[in-house]
Amino acid sequence: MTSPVTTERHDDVLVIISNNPPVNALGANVRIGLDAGIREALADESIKAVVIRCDGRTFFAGADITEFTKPPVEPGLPDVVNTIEASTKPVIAAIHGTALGGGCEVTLGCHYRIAVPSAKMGTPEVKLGLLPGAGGTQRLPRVAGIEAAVEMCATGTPVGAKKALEIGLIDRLAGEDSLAKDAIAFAREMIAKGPRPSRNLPVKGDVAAIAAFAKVNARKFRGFEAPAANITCVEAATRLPFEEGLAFEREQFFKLIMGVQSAAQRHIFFAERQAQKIDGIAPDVKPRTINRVGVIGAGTMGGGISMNFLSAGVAVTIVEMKQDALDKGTGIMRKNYEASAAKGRMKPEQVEAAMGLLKPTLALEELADCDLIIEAVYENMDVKKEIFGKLDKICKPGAILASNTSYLNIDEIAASTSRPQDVLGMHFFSPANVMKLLEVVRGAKTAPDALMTAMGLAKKIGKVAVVAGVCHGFIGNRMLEPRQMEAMKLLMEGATPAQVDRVHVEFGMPMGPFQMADLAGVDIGWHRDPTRIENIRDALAAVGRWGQKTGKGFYDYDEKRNPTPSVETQQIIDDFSAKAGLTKREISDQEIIERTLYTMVNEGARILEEGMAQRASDIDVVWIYGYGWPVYRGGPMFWADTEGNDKIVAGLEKHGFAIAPLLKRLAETKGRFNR
Ligand code: 3H9
Repeated sequence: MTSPVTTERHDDVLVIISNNPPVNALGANVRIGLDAGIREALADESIKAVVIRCDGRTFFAGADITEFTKPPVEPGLPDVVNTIEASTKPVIAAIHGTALGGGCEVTLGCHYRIAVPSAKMGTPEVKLGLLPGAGGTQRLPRVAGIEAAVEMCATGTPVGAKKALEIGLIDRLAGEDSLAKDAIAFAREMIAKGPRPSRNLPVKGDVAAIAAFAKVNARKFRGFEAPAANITCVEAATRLPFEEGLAFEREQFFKLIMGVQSAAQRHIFFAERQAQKIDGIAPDVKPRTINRVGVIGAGTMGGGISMNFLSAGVAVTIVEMKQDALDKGTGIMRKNYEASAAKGRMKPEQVEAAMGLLKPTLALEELADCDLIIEAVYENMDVKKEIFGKLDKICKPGAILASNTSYLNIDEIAASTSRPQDVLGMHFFSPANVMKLLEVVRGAKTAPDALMTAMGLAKKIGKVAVVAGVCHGFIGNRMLEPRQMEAMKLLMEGATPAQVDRVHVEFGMPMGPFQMADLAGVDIGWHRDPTRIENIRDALAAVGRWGQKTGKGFYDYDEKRNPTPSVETQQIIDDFSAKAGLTKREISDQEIIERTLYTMVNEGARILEEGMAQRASDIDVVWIYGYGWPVYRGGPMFWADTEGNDKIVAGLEKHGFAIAPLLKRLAETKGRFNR
């Protein structure tokens, strides 16, 4: 097998070059090649310095994550980094693209670092439930200082080259297009200075920064194991001799890599990328060109959807029925952008550039030049059909007609046009300019290139898109339904809103079902007839308990929106319970899990079986990015696999639920949704 690593001699400098597409992951062959390259340099007396660089789009983006579940192959990355550091000839890392994880650790093994201005360096292992396991937690505090080290390791956020220069993580900036040449020149300069092993440097900075950082971020890290392990390792660097620190880091790394959380987070890393792949699309299918997007409806949803495109530099025509609604909608969009600018997330000129791409109008006919039109009006099939019928007459041939419906039948909507092949669903999640998830709904007649275009566009606007089939609520909302239903029944049987919510929050959700209802509005979907009271929600809505916006819902709220259990709500629940002839009983936390979360898995199994999701990992992606399912539990289907599907089935059967055949099969064969 040819090595992905080659060497090039430039008089007295040996350049070691890795070319391992797509991201130069440090797989076994690369590690063997790096090790051999250093040995070659040491064995040759005429070589005085070494440069390590990569071909292709990036410097090493880290260890090869696919190797983590395979038997180890020598030399391991920590050994390779040690070998580089031990070189008696100066070794220079020449960085472009992203030096991440093990890639960043390779640069720390090198004695000097030079990078192009666009390069980024980081230790994102924490996002995979890990820590830098090749000496990163011990070398970073010595090279870049404690403060930067703890921040980089525990958050995984990379730093740009300019910042890296400021904190001493790199020594010099190269020209954007002259890295190879500049690195060799830099290497020659460093010959006189000789090697500068990171392990010999004193740890820089104030140890107190570690505790301060941990305190400020405690909430953000709730439930996660890896951030604390990263923090502990950086702290160890401040008190242990280097070798002992390395041993401590190794021990912590192995603990994490054997754990469920890291397996879950690595699963999501690949799941997110897998979700972009569409089954049954021929390799020669090409996406359509999208220069202008039309959005119908300038309400919260339409405005949020439009902002995604404007921010990505795509022109948008937004249509409303009345001038005041149009002005209000576009005004809110501007205000949102200005708020981002005030927080330093955008420059004022970027606000103007985005708003400059927006064309507000009252005339549907103005959508004639749009390549994609997204309808975001309220959920009513007749209204949607009427709009799509009109679009069919107005829009140019080949334009994609999308609906942002959360529940309705895309095939029925498509049938109101003469071009069902151009119709699909693009279900954004609220707030649409913030939430990462997009369900792209594939109708029975949706053309492959239309689907591919929507998926590609999603990536362009920074969304994680998942293909869903046509069914009530698609993937996410369909699974939400049994959860919400059971949560309500649990109240009638004796649980309180606070108990159900606590169980969900302790599980790792950002909030429980009743906190969510209060935030979204208890009146959503209410028929607005105070005399018609069919369930607890109707009763709450009828007495003005609409949630946070009216200061009361399932909970009472103070002026700072702090919730407290409500006597009135409890009375309403008790009345309903009595009317239904139920005797209240003690409900265990485990029962809440079984009835609200196991039921979701059951529905997920049905969705898979019916082909409404392409794969189990797509369902996991939907729940992580659309509903805040804790990433360290890997999404509902991955979680079911780790719980054991036999346990899930037993839990469901206890409460008399019908079991989805796929779930039953997996339970019987000890199988998994995710392989
Ligand atoms: C580590 O380093 C541990 C060490 O500390 C300790 C060791 C002892 N391995 O994201 P993209 C694949 S842990 C294997 O679409 P982009 C990816 O799956 C690692 N494969 O590109 C995809 O495959 P496919 C720490 C990897 O341009 C393809 O490459 N490092 C790896 O949007 C393209 O990826 C990280 O966590 C990998 N390390 O973004 C960095 N990385 O085409 C992880 C990518 O089959 N990587 N692939 O779907 C990234 O963040 C992004 O890939 C990157 C490029 C920013 C580099």
